[in-house]
Amino acid sequence: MDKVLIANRGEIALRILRACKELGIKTVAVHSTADRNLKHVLLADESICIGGASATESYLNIPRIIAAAEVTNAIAIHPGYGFLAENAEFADAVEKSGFIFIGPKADTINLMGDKVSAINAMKKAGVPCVPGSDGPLTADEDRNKSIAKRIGYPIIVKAAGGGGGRGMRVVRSEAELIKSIETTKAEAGAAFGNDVVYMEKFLENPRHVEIQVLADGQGNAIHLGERDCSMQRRHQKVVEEAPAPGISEQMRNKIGDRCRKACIEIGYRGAGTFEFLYENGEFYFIEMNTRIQVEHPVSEMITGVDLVKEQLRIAAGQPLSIDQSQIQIRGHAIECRINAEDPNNFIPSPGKISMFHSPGGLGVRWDSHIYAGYTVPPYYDSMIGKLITYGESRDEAIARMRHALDELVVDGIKTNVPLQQRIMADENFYAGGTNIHYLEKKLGMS
Ligand code: MV4
Repeated sequence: MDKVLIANRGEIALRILRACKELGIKTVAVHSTADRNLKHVLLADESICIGGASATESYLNIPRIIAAAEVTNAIAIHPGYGFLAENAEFADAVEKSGFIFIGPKADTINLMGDKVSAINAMKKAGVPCVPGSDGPLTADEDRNKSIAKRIGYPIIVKAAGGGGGRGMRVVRSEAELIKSIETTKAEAGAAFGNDVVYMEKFLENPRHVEIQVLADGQGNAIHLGERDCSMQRRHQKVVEEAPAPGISEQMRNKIGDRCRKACIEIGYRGAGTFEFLYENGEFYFIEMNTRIQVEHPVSEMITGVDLVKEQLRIAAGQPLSIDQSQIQIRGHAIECRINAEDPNNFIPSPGKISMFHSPGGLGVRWDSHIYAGYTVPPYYDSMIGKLITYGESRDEAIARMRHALDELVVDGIKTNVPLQQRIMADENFYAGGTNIHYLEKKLGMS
């Protein structure tokens, strides 16, 4: 695989470029008219402008991206995260045009994109799921009432085409059930063009714990332990860490092995994440992500595995370079997402960075494309970097994060660094194991 086209922007495009350089792979950067000065564009072997500033015209423009791969003779396309990363039509178009899609097969993306089929596949493969309707709800009101009664209130109605927090409704009593199903169904049809809905037991105070996997599509799969991503606001993760506080090695190996085996059973290929809700010592599968995730560095830090390099090797048809017995979890890693936003009201704060100093030192990693003089455009996600610290212990990782946040200087725009400093000083975060509602409660939102 001698040339890879990077179909993304920002820090993940730079992360992919770095992995390609290490493997001696040539790189093609594609960018919008607003992104000519992105760091990875300046460092890539070749670059092509594929369209206007809005994502629809550029990073979501399938024909333009494929045309760019054609004119540059790229072999493979890395989609990163967001944009087209979990778009089965894109994966299909890439392969039908004769390129390698760095990710799973389009059929796998479709399987996981439909939450009902994803849950069915996982249940069959022995992955523990939330007690639920085991399939779509029908128009039979008595049937729906009896399913809810069996599960026990509160229940949650979710759209099969949803995910990531879109298209769901909590129902606390039978009196609201029928109307809630109807409303969720109508909203789902309008939002996703798919009005299939299903039902699950609603877990009141879970943590969000996810398992990272790698599979080669040749019968080999490994897990790289878990990440705790419970510190979130409006379904946007703010802090992630690995391992998850309070998860024993025995629990990790048990759930990790289920995920590993499920990958083999469904013929999974590439990097993937099994999302679980974790409550009262039990894991409940909710969704699978078929992409490299923003928070992948914390898993890299505690395992020493370069996940993006593994993605590239797998796409080149090589079997996994490591087996499960070679994976050792060591130490602790924390990631703080750094966003160009007002730390008090979360309003995006694009603009020119007048001064920049990156933090450093042992156990400090700064994954970011920004530099002094760079202008953060207003058209895309406001994340401008990820600060990751590693320590032999969680305490050491937190101490390093506190000092690294103090060292980081991004002037000219507002950032959420003050919010991250508050979180790193929070006694409940320090104790570990806060649930998915903690940050919004701390911020006085609910
Ligand atoms: C749930 C749940 C409680 N019980 N499912 C939200 C995002 C989507 N991935 C699934 N989500 C949830 N599903 C059951 N059965 C609570 C949430 C949820 C949530 C999950 C993970 C991270 C943050 C969250 C914030 C609010 C609700």
